[in-house]
Amino acid sequence: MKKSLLALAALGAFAGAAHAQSSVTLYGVIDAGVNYVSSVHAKPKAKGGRQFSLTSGAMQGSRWGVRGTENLGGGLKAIFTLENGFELNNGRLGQGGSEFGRQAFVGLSGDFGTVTVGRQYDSIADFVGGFAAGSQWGTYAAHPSDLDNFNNGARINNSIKYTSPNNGGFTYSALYSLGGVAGEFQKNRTWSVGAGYANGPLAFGAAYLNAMNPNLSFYGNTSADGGIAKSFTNNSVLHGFASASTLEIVGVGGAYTFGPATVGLTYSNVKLKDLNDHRSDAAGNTTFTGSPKFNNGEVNLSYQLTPALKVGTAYSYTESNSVGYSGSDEKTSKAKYHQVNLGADYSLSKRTDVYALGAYQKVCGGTDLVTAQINGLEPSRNKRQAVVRVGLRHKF
Ligand SMILES: *[C@@H]1O[C@H](CO)[C@@H](O)[C@H](O)[C@H]1NC(C)=O
Ligand SMILES: *[C@@H]1O[C@H](CO)[C@@H](O)[C@H](O)[C@H]1NC(C)=O
Ligand SMILES: *[C@@H]1O[C@H](CO)[C@@H](O)[C@H](O)[C@H]1NC(C)=O
Ligand SMILES: *[C@@H]1O[C@H](CO)[C@@H](O)[C@H](O)[C@H]1NC(C)=O
Ligand SMILES: *[C@@H]1O[C@H](CO)[C@@H](O)[C@H](O)[C@H]1NC(C)=O
Ligand SMILES: *[C@@H]1O[C@H](CO)[C@@H](O)[C@H](O)[C@H]1NC(C)=O
Ligand SMILES: CC(=O)N[C@H]1CO[C@H](CO)[C@@H](O)[C@@H]1O
Repeated sequence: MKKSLLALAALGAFAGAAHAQSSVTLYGVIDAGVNYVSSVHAKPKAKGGRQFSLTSGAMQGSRWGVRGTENLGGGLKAIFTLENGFELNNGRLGQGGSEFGRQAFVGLSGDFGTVTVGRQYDSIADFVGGFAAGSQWGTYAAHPSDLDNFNNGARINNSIKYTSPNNGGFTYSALYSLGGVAGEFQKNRTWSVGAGYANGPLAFGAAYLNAMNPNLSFYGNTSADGGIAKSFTNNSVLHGFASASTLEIVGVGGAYTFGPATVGLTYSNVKLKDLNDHRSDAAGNTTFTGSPKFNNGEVNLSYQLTPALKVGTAYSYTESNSVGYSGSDEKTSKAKYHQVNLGADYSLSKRTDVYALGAYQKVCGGTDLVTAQINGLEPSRNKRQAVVRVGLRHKF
């Protein structure tokens, strides 16, 4: 009796001490570099459409954030993350101007797993995106227009997420977004589920996402996010698909590490269902109907040459089915995208590195309006586009 009372007292004292254990961490990434792009639509034809520019955040989006935990005792913790995205060159907010546009969530974590609420990444980003070249080499290595969200381009507002504990390398999670419209439960609703396994040299994952009214719920109503709504010269890949009633993404991926080399493989299938967009303008009548689908496959290889130098390459292939597009030049817009990425990353210290990136994309098929467009860049004048970038990244 005395013993257990003592034990209880000790436990109480421990719990009290644990209560005090809380931490808040400030962190961030600053990424700046110089780009050469072979062809962009907006540039004069006379100069071949070439562009030199200074841009922020290609390898990793520039950001700062605070992350905290508070030990509540009994294995229970309160956690939060607030993460801001910004453009280094002009100080502007990223993600369409939201203060914490990258991530903002609070939750509880314990033996049962983790439950968080806020603006968060979906299951595709959590379980599959990490196997694609974009996770290592950034936005230009992502699939065309990041259509499968492997590069985390879209975040989910108003979402509740459950993530299971890690059980022998296996984890799963589910996310549900309420859409944020009172009394309109279905509109803007987004949900996703995913699972993954990582143990030793082998890792793999699979996930599914379903978003209603994706133009608003997934791509967002901002000039930066709403690009799919505008024109072929804003988004050559997804233009015309804003009227889709539902977006569905299936993604699977895996990686295997042997010695200094890692090989990754990913596959995605993206469907934008039931387009219903009829326009009439000076150029004539244009109609987008049907349910466009995209299949994408990627293989990537990275190699740690020396402790400070990592190099990598990746190839991705994307194929769209024939989209019910009819306009002044009536053709189907069935297109195939081939893309090759190269990267080299040299660490000057644990926190600072210099890097070089290259990407080349070629589009076969599609109407004349469907031009090449490496993710994160403006569309090309034609069916080819190349980018070369040299950059500096600092993490804190
Ligand atoms: C959907 O989301 C957008 C952007 O977040 C919002 O403006 C809109 O009111 C929401 N509701 C509906 C019904 O579209
Ligand atoms: C999320 O909410 C922000 C702030 O209201 C809004 O600008 C953005 O468009 C929303 N994003 C999506 C995908 O709904
Ligand atoms: C989208 O944004 C525009 C301009 O900011 C605004 O006029 C419009 O009402 C918004 N639409 C929705 C559905 O939120
Ligand atoms: C979209 O394209 C139009 C020209 O078609 C251009 O004026 C505008 O700046 C572009 N917007 C963005 C966000 O790129
Ligand atoms: C998609 O969203 C954009 C930006 O809010 C809006 O201008 C456009 O009308 C929407 N398109 C459709 C087809 O809903
Ligand atoms: C567009 O369609 C309308 C009927 O829907 C028709 O009256 C008009 O002539 C068409 N315009 C062109 C340029 O084809
Ligand atoms: C070259 C390249 O991007 N390699 C990536 C392939 O995928 C793995 C993850 O599975 C990354 O770690 C590599 O960087």
